[in-house]
Amino acid sequence: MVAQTYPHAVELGDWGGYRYFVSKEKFHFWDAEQHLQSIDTSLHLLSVHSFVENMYVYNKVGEKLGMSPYPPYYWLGGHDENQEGQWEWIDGTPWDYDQWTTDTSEAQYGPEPNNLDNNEHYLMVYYYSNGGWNDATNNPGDLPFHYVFKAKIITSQDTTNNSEPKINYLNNVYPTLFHQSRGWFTFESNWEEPTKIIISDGSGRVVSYVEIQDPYGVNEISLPLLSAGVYHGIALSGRTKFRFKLSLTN
Ligand code: 2F8
Ligand code: CA
Repeated sequence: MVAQTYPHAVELGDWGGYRYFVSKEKFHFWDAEQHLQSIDTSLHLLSVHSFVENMYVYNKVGEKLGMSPYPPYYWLGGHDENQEGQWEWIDGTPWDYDQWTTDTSEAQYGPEPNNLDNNEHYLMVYYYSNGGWNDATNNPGDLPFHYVFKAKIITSQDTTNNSEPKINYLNNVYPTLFHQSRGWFTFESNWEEPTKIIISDGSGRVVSYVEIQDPYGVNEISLPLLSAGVYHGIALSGRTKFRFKLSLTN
């Protein structure tokens, strides 16, 4: 199991090879997408493609966030902003499933999507108590909502020592990165000074930062949930610098 999390979000659980999350904070629709993108550009507001997936998320959000003081209204990544009635997912997946609330006894102005005042272009859930969807407004004065997203579960992570072995050898420094899996890697050195470990993604953005007070011997370091790809790490211990590479696959 991946022992990883996004600190800004509450974990909902794993389904279909993905880990689902709901944001702790609330946002307007496009601010929600922007917020998520600022954390990880591979992530988008959730698209939903089946009844089972929709009800899984709906039930989990209710369970995790509760009903007080309001039901846990949340955005999915659907909108018909570009053309009225043409719903699309921000993540680019096909619009192959919907679960609009069509029960007119539930929806006073139903069935959904009703595009009230020609101003409802954004998909939200929990307006109805059956997991059914509602199109809502996204005006500046509206209440903000939580948002849901998913991240592919990483099932294997390989570490490769690819740098400066001679320098490390001459200095009698032996940082070794062992093979590790699922959010952890093991780091071994004979360094006695506090060590900083910095891991960056391909665009140079820092995705993990740890400070180890006693690096001598074996240290286990946890990683945040990362998308597949190659990451670059630097271990800094006093004046010693060691570079390494993490190659993560889904
Ligand atoms: O009765 C359904 C209707 O209820 C509200 O409007 C009165 C919702 N408005 C918002 O959530 C902003 C409508 O979207 C919903 O269709
Ligand atoms: Ca509506």
